[in-house]
Amino acid sequence: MSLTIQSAQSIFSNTQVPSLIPATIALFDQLNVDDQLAYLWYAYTEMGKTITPAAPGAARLQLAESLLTQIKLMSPEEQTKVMRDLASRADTPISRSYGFFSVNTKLAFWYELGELMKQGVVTPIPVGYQMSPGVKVVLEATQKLDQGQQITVLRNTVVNMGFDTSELAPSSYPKAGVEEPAFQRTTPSISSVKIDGVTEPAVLGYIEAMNADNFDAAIALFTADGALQPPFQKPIVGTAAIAKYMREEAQGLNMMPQQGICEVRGDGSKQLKITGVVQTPWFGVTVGMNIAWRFLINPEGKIFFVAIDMLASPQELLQLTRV
Ligand code: 45D
Repeated sequence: MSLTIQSAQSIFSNTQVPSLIPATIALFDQLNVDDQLAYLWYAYTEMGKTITPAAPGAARLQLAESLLTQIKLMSPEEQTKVMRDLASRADTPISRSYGFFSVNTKLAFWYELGELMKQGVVTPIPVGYQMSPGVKVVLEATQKLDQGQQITVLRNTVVNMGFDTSELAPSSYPKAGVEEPAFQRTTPSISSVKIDGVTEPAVLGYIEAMNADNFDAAIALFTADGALQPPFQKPIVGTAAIAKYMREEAQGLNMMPQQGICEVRGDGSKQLKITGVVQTPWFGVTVGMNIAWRFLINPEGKIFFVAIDMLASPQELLQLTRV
């Protein structure tokens, strides 16, 4: 019997608990554009009292520089219009360029705008803005999340901004084929991996390779038709697509799996669920995200499928009951 991605997606499905992250983003999506911008400003400055992202490196900022320079030279009204266009995904030249940015370049762009707002060079909130009650509702929902969930909400709202370029031919700006700049690791990568209850070589090898940003080694552990499903996303299928994704979005992560279970299936394949903590290079050791990996390993020991899920609460780190 051959494995299918659809059936792989449902392994350990009984341990899935609805996450507050999409619920919070759904509330955010209902706000009007000015309220969305105000929400992000308040949420980000409030969060900044306890955690702040690391400054993006010069190479990453350079990818966003042309847009940032244009915005700096604008009047406050024009700056507000650019931000409204981004938040409403309008089809404008700036919103299109932004739409072609990688996730980390989008974050770097907003990081720098945030700095410029603090310096008073860019206007944070539209002149004469009046907050609607909905903003308070979303801010209160955000306060109930843990820090890992809060930064995921911010990340996902930023990723969704800009004109949707997925149906367009690749842009010439930023230059096609430009390498994603590397994240500098501030702590030595974790090299020897031990997971309570798990000895599966493909899984241990995966974590070890990812912690060293050795994506070629990680990819070599997958079947050619294998898939990786990031949190709240559809599976990314095939080793070429997974490799591209990893180079863009999985750099500099610290993966600290803690415990797991492994079940052998009738056809000799294995399903594993592992829980643990992941740190993003944006926040380093200050924010831990509680996550689960659900692996389906084929009878030859290759990864056919891995899903990464954000856990709803730390209690779920211990929810490893058998199906
Ligand atoms: O609009 O095994 C202002 C995979 C004002 C790979 C602002 C993974 C207005 C495989 C405040 C300026 C990657 C899937 C905006 C594992 C305004 C694998 C700015 C998982 C927008 C484990 C806002 C990895 C700003 C995970 C600057 C789970 C916001 C990684 C900045 C998760 C927000 C990483 C930042 C996360 C958020 C990173 C920097 C959640 C970063 C979040």
